[in-house]
Amino acid sequence: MKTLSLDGSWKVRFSDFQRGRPLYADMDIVDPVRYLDATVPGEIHLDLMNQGIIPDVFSGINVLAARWVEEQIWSYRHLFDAPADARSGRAWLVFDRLDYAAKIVLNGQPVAEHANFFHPLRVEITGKVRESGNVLAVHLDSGLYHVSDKPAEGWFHGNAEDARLHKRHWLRKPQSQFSWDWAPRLINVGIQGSVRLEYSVDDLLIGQFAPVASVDANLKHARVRARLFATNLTDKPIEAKLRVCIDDTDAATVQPVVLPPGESHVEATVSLVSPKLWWPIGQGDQPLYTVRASLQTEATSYEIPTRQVGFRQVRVIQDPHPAGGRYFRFEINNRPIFCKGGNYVPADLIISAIDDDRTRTLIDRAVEANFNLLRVWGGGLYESEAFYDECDRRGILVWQEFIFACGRYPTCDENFQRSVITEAKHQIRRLAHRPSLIAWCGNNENEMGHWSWGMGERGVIAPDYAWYHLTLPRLLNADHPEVYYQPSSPFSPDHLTPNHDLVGDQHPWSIGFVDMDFRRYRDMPCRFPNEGGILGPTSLPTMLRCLPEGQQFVQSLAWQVHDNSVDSWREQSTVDAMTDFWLGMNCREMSIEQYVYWAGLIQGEGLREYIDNFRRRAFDTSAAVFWMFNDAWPATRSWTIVDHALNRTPAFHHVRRAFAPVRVVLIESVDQVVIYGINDTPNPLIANLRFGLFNTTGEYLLDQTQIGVNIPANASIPIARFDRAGWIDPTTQIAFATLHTPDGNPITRNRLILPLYKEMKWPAPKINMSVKNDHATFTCATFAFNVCLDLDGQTALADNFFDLYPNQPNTIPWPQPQPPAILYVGNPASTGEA
Ligand code: BMA
Repeated sequence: MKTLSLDGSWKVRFSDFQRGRPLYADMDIVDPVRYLDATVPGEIHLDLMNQGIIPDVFSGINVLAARWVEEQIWSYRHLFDAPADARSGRAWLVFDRLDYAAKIVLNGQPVAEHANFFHPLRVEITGKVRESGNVLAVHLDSGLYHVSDKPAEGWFHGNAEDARLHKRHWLRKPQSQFSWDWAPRLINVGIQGSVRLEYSVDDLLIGQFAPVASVDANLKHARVRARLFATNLTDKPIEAKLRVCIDDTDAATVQPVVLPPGESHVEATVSLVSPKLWWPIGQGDQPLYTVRASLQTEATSYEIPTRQVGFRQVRVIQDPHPAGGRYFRFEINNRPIFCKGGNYVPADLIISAIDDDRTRTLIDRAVEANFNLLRVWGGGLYESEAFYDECDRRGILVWQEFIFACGRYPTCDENFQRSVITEAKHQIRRLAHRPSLIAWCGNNENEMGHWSWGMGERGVIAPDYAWYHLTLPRLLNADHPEVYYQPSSPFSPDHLTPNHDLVGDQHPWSIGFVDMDFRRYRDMPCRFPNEGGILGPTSLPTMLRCLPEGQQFVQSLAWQVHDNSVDSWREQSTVDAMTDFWLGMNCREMSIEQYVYWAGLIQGEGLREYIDNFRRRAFDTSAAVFWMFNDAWPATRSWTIVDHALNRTPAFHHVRRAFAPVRVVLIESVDQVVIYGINDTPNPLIANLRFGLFNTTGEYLLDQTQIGVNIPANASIPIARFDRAGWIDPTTQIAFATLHTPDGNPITRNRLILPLYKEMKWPAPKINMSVKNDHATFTCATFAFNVCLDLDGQTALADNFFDLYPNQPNTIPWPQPQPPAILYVGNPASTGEA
């Protein structure tokens, strides 16, 4: 197969059907004056911004003014000359990603239509290309016209009035572009993937290569079942030999195969003894093996692009739990894995703006925050190759959803169903070799009986029930039967409600929207919490990008456009009220910088409670996955720990510490304080534990040390307890625990504060700081709460938003040339500013 790339500079013209009519019966002549420049692959908003025609849609309220873009037809044009071989043999046009409804016209002749962002288009154009001056026209509609005559009524629950306009449920593109609580409507339009001319004189057209690696229960015998999809372009069967081998091993085979006319697949299996096992990060290495294949016919030898696989066994244990319900626990290579992570959404509202560097940086941040899992949420994307490459390489597990979220979908419509079946097959085959992929999930929150989306009354089968419960599992069974499938998230088998705390996976949202008292996380017993979170500010530079001059205050118009929509759920914003509820401070009286600190502190403490609670319950609970990791646009308030600019938000460090491989968590029972030691590493830990009670003014009321505390590998166990009776005044007294290595190096620490922060009696802290040998040491004679060194989040600091326990020094690596500056301390009595 030979290819001619058609990427690069194209021309594009707008039309609203009155002006600039799209000329579907295209003529060859292009009037350059009437066209703008466009980049392929690319997106129209990006082109318009780059040419200064529309302002930065991510700043101020510009996104609203850019809505006209999604209401036009965009007619792309490209001229190309075709090599002689493309004229003598067969030829195809291949579009990797068209966004969205496309009419494709070559030299005045319509050649194809397409309407699915999630799978490529191949159009045969044999005999239709000429030597020079071929005119390729692609007319694109963002999708709005395409579905304007489709019904909108009845597909969404509640007040989803905006769906009447965009009807996103009919459109196979990222659903969050149609406005979500954390991002505004910005419907992409453009040729968002590569375009090429492919041509050959061969009898076969090679399609997807999908090797699946597996290893048996004793982890000794591995195999790769390699499947190659191909089209026999002749009308007779073709005999061939499929060779498959794994580089640097003796696993190799040659399989005689026959390809009948039309589309089919061939396969061969190779075996390997004692493979090096692939582990999630923190549990072992991530060895990847290269699978190589070729197909030899009498006439031709086809070299197939290689794929990397990893050998690991994944099981999901859902045995009955003695205390009720069922476990929901991933075991990898027979070892239970506690899943720590967040929800991944598209890294930009404009998909073409996401380059591989941005994706890799995001995975870096996930690793920095001690994640081992990302849930790729069902309202976004099947992610890029770079995303899965990086997850495979670094050991980040992936829970991948099919792109259906928060609504009903017209899966009974024949055309819709045909389109989503093609999409699902394409994506299943595309990702089948990935060791990081441990689960496919049917959708986000669409299970029948779900509290929000009204899929049907209890016990009434909604039409798309069959799609998630029959069709998708059958498609997986055909192409990737080894992978675990969860019909929805959340989903609780055997229960009418899909979000049962003790069965399946959960979205524990009783806290986070209206109820902001995240102390209630402490009693939550979920088996596999998969999303739930607390709103907070993004980094200071990102906040300022949202808010042009004159609008840099809480609830300015630009603020509201960039705010999470939970803010509007009630006339009295619960999100605004959070600073008052926790701190007794009015956010409307704060500067943007003060808001970033104070509200960031609250979000960080909330996410810490979520993680601490679920981790200490391992393995009655087997995950702490929160909502959400990253942002798609600059938000003033969001759920995230990494914002659109990839800056760490204030909550980042709370999460990073809470996810550290070794952690202590304190809880209160009726008469005791119990200290849990959590060790996620594969090795037992011997450490020294100091614990007790101190007064915020510095005095230790109880101060005990246990030498040689043993925390077994991969476990959470109570390691100490003390009598609750001595804890007389929680407004001045805090319970604490610190773990040190036997030679005295600090490992981790934590504390338990019982009242709301505004109810505490805080002393004004006097913090001493010294910098020596690239380390900074902080000490304070009293308790200092959430010491802040940075609000920008651009640099990977060893620590930030940390506490100082009375007279317990905190030393952190500080390789920066400037000594640290303490920007804020969270003891409100001290007025905040240090
Ligand atoms: C859940 C998610 C998202 C949403 C989040 C926060 O429903 O699945 O749809 O963004 O809550 O509101």
